[in-house]
Amino acid sequence: MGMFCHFGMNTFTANEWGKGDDSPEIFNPTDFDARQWADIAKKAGCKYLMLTAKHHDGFCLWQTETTDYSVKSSPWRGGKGDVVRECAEACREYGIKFGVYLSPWDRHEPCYNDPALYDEYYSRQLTELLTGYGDIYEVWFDGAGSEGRKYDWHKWLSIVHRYQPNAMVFNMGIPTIRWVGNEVGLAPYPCWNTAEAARVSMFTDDMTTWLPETSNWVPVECDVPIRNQKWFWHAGEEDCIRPLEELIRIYYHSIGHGANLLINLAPDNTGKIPQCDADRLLEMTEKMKRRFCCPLFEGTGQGTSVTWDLPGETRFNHLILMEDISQGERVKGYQLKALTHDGWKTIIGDGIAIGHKKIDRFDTVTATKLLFECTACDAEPLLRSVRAYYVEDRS
Ligand code: FUL
Repeated sequence: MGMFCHFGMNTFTANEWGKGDDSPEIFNPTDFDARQWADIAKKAGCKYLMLTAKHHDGFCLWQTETTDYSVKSSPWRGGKGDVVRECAEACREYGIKFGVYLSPWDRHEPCYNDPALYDEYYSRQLTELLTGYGDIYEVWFDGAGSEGRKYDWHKWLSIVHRYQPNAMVFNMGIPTIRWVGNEVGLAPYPCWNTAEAARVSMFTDDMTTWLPETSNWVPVECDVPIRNQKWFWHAGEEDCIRPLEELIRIYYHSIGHGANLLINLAPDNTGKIPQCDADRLLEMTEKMKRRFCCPLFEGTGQGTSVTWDLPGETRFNHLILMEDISQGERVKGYQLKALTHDGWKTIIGDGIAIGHKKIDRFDTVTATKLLFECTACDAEPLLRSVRAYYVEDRS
């Protein structure tokens, strides 16, 4: 799980997509505190934080040499502030990874209409971000607004590979991680780790054209804003914060289907994440931590048919299965059975993928043994972990 932070010019206007003509004068958070963002991410158990270093309006949150349309021209910290730097430092301090979103679509930059010039312009921005701020864990290439546009992905990816060879690359060029294809946080099932293409953006059904060097191992990331359809903070929209039950549903349908969940909490115009958004996220993550902290049974397994002895009569209604994906995603079909007083009972009859993680929920059973039967696979199943839980409150 990671935390997305959409912050920028739109935080100070009513826009989700600024046109690139808002004055830098209005960018002036009064109490900017990236450590507060990192602290929330850490408490929620997020392993990484992604920042919109530049959104579609072209306004840059770092001290770039490429344009004046940046924090340098704003009154914030006398034009000396650098959101990217403070964020990178806060993440380091809190022990979480840091990633950057750099919108290819740029509604401010005049050279955007000249593809060769813009490819070069964007290359310089990417180079600044990937050389000036320490380790970058993920580079987020958003397809929105770029439908049909051709960029020099070879050039851009060579920059990523040169300066941040370990960075995850989101959805474009030579991606290592792909978009789920929606912004509601729900991954389909099965959600295979391998794919040859993914959807480009919300505004087209076109699929990405990845460069031939792309590996077909491209796991899914589910990005979703905690405020329904709002990536940026806007005053008076607290009622858009998704209810706890919806966040739990998202958890089961993203993480529970083996995907990464990247949940957006937008800092407000003071430069802090509103307490109500943070509280809702922590309500969800605390609940899931309590739910899955203490398995009643934990095992591993290898082979197409594996039986485990449970610790006596065990009452459970959740199983979390994990494959050893360092050896690939091998299982293509499975069943789970439990030995009850009445004999073997099928608790999952139609399992398909497991991959990194599959959370299965079913009616409570009391059993002394658990049986995994693989019904289809590419190679011998390697189960890195099998854990059983009883969850009282299943809402
Ligand atoms: C979309 C953008 O248009 C939204 O503003 C947001 O940045 C989201 C993560 O991606 O495609």
